[in-house]
Amino acid sequence: MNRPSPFAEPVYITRPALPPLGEYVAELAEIWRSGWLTNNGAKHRAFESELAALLRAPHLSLFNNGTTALIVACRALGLSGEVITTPFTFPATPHVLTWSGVAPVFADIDPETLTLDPEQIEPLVTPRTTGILGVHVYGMPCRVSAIQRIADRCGLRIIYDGAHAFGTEIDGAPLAGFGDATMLSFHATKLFHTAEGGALVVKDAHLKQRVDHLKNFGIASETEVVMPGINGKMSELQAALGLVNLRHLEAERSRRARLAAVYRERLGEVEGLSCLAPPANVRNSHQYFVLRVRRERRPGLRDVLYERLKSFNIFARRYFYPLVSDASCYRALPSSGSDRLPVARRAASEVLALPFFGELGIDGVHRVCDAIAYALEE
Ligand code: T4K
Repeated sequence: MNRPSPFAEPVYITRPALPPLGEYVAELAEIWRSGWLTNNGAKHRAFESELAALLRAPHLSLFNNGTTALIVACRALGLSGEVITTPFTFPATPHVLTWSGVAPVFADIDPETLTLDPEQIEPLVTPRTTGILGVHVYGMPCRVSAIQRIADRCGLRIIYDGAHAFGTEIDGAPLAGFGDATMLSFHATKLFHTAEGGALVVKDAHLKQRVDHLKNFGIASETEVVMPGINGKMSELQAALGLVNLRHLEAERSRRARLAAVYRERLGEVEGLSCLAPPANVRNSHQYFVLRVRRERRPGLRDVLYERLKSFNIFARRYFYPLVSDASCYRALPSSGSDRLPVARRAASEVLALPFFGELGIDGVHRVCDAIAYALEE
């Protein structure tokens, strides 16, 4: 085939979906008039209740980002000692444990879903274990029922990092309803965003009260500080962006669904490639479109492809390579040893997240696929 022409401008893995500026300006005008910029203002209250209704998560608290939400979850649930987690994730996941004075213990992942493998969890439980921190990676749900059974048997708490799982459902049930707490990230690179931001969904009103105290310095009233909290508050500017972006969410989700279908059609049948997708009973978050470049075709092919795509001005990402368990701050942990975590190591060497955002358009997807086809032929 002839060499496809490169994109004129760099194409990144994502480009934040932005609403018509006028809609946001109208929200800002109200904030300007009110003189209220943060600390549970009108936009915050409106956004929190709209989101809670949309996600069918009545006990939802907004945060300045997803990482703070996870740190507060660890504190609210009283995690200590050791927590079992996945190495196939963004560094924030084990970092929140470390910041909470809890030792991460890495368990291997399931070869299909790339989420924590329940079979690998129980052998790692010790008298010091207090919880499990699973990640619904790429919006692929963890095996929530199996993990719940282990937690019940061993008396552990469960936190889910749902940074990629906005609006994901299993058999019509909201994913954020499983476990003791679920974090959502509204970072600029997410399907739904507030530039920076996040939320924590918990089981009941009592726990939400605790979370709300913890994210606001532990302040219960003008004269009462009831616990040592931190500052995890979302501002009015972020909440207003969230309110506007909610109006455009379904349109972006549909655009991404169409792009995913084209990617699958073009790449799904290519020898040695597979496209990751959640099972049929799961509502796809359409956060990422991830290709798996199988080692059987040729070891190291994923990295060759990743580099070659750059010559077409395409900047794919190897989420999540290298494994965070191999980072200098974690590699000495017994659970990180080079003879451990074989499934995660393999996945980390095979995954490639492709450009995936509505504005890319179907033509853009075809051009990315042409570049992939050309690079593989080379
Ligand atoms: N848990 C998991 C599993 C996560 O994936 C994350 C975050 C967290 C926890 C923590 O949640 P937060 O505290 O962030 O709410 C990005 C994001 O910064 C990070 O939020 C996200 N995961 C992670 C998977 O991706 P980087 O270091 O890859 O970002 P960066 O700056 O390289 O951006 C990626 C591409 O996006 C760029 O090449 C261009 C494009 N981009 C980026 C930004 C920021 C834009 O077009 N516009 C932008 O404003 O981490």
